[in-house]
Amino acid sequence: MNIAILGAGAIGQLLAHQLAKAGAAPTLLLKAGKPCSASQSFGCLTPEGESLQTFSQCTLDAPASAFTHCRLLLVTLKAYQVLDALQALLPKLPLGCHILLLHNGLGPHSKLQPRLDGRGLSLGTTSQGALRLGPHQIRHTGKGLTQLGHFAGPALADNDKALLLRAIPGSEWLADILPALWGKLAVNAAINPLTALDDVPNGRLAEAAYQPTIDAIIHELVQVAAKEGLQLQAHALLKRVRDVIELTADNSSSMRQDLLHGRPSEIDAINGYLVQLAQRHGLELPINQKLTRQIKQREAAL
Ligand code: KPL
Repeated sequence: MNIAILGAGAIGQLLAHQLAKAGAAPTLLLKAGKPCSASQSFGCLTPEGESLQTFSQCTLDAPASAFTHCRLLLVTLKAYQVLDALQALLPKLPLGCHILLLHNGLGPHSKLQPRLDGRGLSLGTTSQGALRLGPHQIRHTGKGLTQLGHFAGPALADNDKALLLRAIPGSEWLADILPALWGKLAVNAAINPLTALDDVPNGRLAEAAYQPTIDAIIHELVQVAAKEGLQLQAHALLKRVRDVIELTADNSSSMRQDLLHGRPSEIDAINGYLVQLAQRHGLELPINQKLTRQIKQREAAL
């Protein structure tokens, strides 16, 4: 195992297919105790047809010896699963293993940083679309930008950086990843809770009635970002939110889907993350607080 992917959902499988096409042999890491064969065929449907790849599989409770050669770990879990899963895995990962987190929202990165023991940490965000059709089959539903960048500890080795950029179409490596992650956070903070609470597709947020709330979400985000030392422009973020609403008009946001399927949402890493940061700075974010509370009420009622 040289490259492992923790989180075999739609995006994890998509990245596995893309890495395999670029010549790598990623291993999929599954939940502890999950029965799995050592290798498994996975399908990826695209408009051009289905491509089949065989990936090695292994569970999180495999002995440390299984991870001896792991030099890159891509984490494609939901934000709220990241810390628990890595807590179990970190003691088994070589100190030279670089970790790349790819999830909606922010927050796990700063809690993970003090536990890295000198390992490198990169962060990323992807707008590629993928849908899980079954345990071993996905549909690649949309092309999109993938932004990656260094966050802490030793830098990712040049050959692995080059591999990721070659493997993932539309990917770029940024010298400063945090502004890009805040840009995506703005999109998720505006679109996800509103579509989940009103049970509407993303496109409905183009209606005039939603604009004051979207405006307020983004202005509050800009305020807290400034306290964190990031100067973001509200008008640019609002334009980006409007563009995503238009481009993904028929999509059902991930938070809407989470609630519809009775799963926990990523609210703590999105609007809840903003509220938590704001509290540290003595700021009030009334709209983000209200949305966080409402989504948590929905989750509790599931
Ligand atoms: O990332 C998304 C999500 O649903 O989590 C957006 C961009 C809002 C697309 O639906």
